[in-house]
Amino acid sequence: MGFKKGFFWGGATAANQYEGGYISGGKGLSIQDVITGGDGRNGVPRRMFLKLADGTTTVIDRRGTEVPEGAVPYVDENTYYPSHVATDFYHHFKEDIALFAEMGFTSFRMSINWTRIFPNGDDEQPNEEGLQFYDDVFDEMLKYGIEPQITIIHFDMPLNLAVKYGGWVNRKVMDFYMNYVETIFQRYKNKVKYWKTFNEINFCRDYTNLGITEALSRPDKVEQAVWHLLVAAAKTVIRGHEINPDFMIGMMINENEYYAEDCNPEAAWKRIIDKRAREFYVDVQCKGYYPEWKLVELKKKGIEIVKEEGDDEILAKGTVDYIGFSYYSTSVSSVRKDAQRTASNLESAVKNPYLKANDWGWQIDPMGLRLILNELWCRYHLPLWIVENGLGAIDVVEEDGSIHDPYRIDYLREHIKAMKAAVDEDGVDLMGYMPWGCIDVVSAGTGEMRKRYGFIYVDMDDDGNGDLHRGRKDSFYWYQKDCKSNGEDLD
Ligand code: BGP
Repeated sequence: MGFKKGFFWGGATAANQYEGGYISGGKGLSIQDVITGGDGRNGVPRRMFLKLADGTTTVIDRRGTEVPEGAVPYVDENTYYPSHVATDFYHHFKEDIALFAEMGFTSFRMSINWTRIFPNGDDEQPNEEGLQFYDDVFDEMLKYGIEPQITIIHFDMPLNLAVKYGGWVNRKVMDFYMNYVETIFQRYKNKVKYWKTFNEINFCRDYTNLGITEALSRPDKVEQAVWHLLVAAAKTVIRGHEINPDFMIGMMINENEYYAEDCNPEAAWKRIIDKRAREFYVDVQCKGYYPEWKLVELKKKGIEIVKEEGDDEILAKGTVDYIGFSYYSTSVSSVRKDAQRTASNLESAVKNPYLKANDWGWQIDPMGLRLILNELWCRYHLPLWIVENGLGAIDVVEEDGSIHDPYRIDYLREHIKAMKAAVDEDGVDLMGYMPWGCIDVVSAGTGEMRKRYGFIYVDMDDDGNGDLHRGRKDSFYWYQKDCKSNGEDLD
């Protein structure tokens, strides 16, 4: 059997981690442009410089500390910001797309930078230069028969919308977002068929993604903003289908299997609770309503969502065409307070003694992918698309420029085998596989460059040094065989 004809093989990236050109071509500042790099393995966090309401300035840990009310993030002249150049897709897109074609990609996932289209988010007119840039990019992909797969928002929002309007807690931001969506749908309706709304929507609960201050101390603000995101996602699906009925519009979640630590019934229950943090978003976007447990939770916390008339109907009508998800590692549901923890994707996990981990502590678990595929398929019966997966690792460039990365090949081979089993033996409907950072990009979690996922190497280090030249790693040739044999040749 194997993968179906037309199965998409490709790779995934995001504008804020790949594109660069942060103020080129009329682009405005995104929140990502005011976040510094960090050092994940040595615990140095990514930071933000802030001007406070009383006129003083401060620097905060992007994730551990909340942005206080009235604070304005700014670019510190003496500090390096990885999104500003990133790995410079902006100036290298033709070369990069040619390399993707050489590997045999049939699809490529990228995001549009909202601030390249609307530099301040609330502009009356879009920025033509920004629109033209993506036209050129999509034309280049289509030239090689590569199907664009577009994430509308990937951990991104215009800084101005956070500072001036308070971010997604303010309903006006939804209107600005819909204006952006309308603009890109109309412009690219004949070039792009596959869309996704919010990247890893389950992680969109902080200042970076929602633009809301006091995100840690004000769960009511967060829940209101999340409501706006979910209504906006549903409106996107509805409007997209009106503009072009052929559009396939999906959601995007970070998936992470949880194992009950043992047969203690309390651990089994803890697993249900742990899984809800993700299931909530999939339920709403696939079924069209908030699950009962969530309504109970909000009530208990005394949080009342402010809705507008018609919102519930929008949620019910705007359910998605497919489920896109990222998958990197798994965790354990434990009721022990002293359970040993390790790092994971934008959160921490409980250690699993059966699994090995990468240099950043993320546990490697191909079987977890088969479990997730089965769970999602059986629960929702919607086509699935793995839109991120991969191994972040340190690569060594040999004197002759070659890069030997058997660790990456092993990781990908085992995960492809697991998804093959899910398709062949379990009957899961899978649309495609898009390994993360198919070309080296900045790490989202740590802001590092040395945490690399790519088949294609980019000469750039953690401090912004490098000439940005591209190189083929061993995994490039391995993945090329995989793409061209539709997943049959995995040697
Ligand atoms: C996901 C994000 C990506 C990506 C990936 C790897 O959470 O959607 O943007 O970066 O994880 O994470 P990291 O870059 O932290 O290694």
